[in-house]
Amino acid sequence: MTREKRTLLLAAPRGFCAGVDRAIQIVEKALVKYGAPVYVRHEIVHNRYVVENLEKKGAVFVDELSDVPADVPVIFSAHGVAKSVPAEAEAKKMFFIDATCPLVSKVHREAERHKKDGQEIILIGHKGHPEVIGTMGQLAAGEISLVETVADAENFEPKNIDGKLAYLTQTTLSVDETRDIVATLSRRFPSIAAPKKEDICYATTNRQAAVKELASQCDGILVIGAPNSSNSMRLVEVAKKIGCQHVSLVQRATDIPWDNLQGCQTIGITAGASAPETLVEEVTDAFAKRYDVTIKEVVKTEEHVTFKLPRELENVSE
Ligand code: 2E4
Ligand code: SF4
Repeated sequence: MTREKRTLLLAAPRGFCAGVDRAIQIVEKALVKYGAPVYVRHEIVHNRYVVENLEKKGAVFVDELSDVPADVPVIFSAHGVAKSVPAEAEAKKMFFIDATCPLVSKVHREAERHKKDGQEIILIGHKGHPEVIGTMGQLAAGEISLVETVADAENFEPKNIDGKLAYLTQTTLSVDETRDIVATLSRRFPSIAAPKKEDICYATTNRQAAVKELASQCDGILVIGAPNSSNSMRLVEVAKKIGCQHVSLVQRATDIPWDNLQGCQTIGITAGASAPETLVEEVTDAFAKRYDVTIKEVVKTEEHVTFKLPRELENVSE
């Protein structure tokens, strides 16, 4: 029996970024150096498969420091934490390692610098996301105002009408939507200070550019990632905006919406920054079981970014 043909186009870059790779390595190496259990505050990255694999190796994921027993190491997730978190850990004499992505830490330092320079700060981001909680928590409550939409930017009222203003952003926002929000703020406050180098990180920018390139060539797009993963959800939105007919977020192959993809000959596949390549393979294997597949990679950019590990884990081999 001849099988129907399907073409799978894999976006490049896709999947793990340097910050995620570093954060997972921190947990793995901490398990080797200190032994299980190692506690992790919040999902180290927003991916169940990654979290469950680390749990099998002895990591324990908790929501708050108060859930961590005495005398075990605790790691802070890649998304960053408010200043109150390391402060609480120090007060309790806990041993902690910070797996915050260096590009999130950079935004934290910008917040402090603006405060020192007497600038009123706007953070463009999504309310309730751990990175936003962490960035806003670099300064005292009420110091940073959150702007989520163009409408928020239109309605924002500075506390001090003659004061200096600056904005920061979450690292995983939609490049296009953020441009519109920034344009609104700049129109209303022409002297607003922008980040020296944009806060939306290289990995977010590159994955959105790559999925745009795919979307114009595909009838359907699958984004591998979790619903609580900001950068993955932005990939879904970007693909939909380009006008791709069927765009779905799938956590694993079991989520593939076969019925919706029935009429799609060319299917694009990408993965959020927290989704491992194993899950991309799981998805392409599931297609290969049903169809006669041709797989091609569509390379938009190459990435060569790596981040150093914290000093205490540098020489630990897994
Ligand atoms: C830290 C910063 O922020 P998001 O929800 O996209 O996190 P996720 O864990 O999905 O991706 C890794 C990450 C971590 C991205 N930016
Ligand atoms: Fe860091 Fe960007 Fe990856 Fe987030 S998506 S962990 S900011 S490199």
